[in-house]
Amino acid sequence: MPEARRLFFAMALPKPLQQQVITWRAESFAADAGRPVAAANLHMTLAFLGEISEQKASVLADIASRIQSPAFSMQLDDLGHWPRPGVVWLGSRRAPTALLQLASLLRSHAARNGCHQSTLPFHPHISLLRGATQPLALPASTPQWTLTVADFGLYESRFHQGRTRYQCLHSWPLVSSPPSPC
Ligand code: 2AM
Repeated sequence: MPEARRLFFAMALPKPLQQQVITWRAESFAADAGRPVAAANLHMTLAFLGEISEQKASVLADIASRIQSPAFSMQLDDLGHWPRPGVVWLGSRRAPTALLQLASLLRSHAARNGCHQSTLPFHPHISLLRGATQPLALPASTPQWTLTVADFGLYESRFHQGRTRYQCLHSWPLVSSPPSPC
């Protein structure tokens, strides 16, 4: 039987932003606050699919390839700590409607194809630290980066030699708005 793979739909961070985030993170959190997520692994999950078969992955990739959803920008102006899963995250105080609609569409297709979806409300975030289960002081603010999102992808999570790596298997463009006539 072919192996199931652990897959999710997500948006990547551009490389320059990855570097800015890890530099700021190193300055802003104590070394023992948690395990820093590797720069190349910084991402925002849209829909988690779990361990799924090749066949199901191919059905979901085909659906994703037909999505016509607008590109968008968002302010990364929010920070939080979830002590139970031990995650410190970066997010947005006002998630754009285009992001929420894209995630909702992907999550409903995932659910219809048998991928269990969390009953917790979708809270878009970029995990910065893991294993952060102890109380910690969050910085008062973020550098207010703007994340411009022009595509999204299907990613595989692999755990190998003690490290998690995320690999983009396919990506699809979001639709850019036409230039304004005036
Ligand atoms: P996290 O960053 O909040 O841990 C790959 O594992 C991605 O899928 C991560 O972004 C992770 O979110 C998310 N993820 C992992 N397990 C999940 C689950 N059971 N439900 C929702 N998202 C999950």
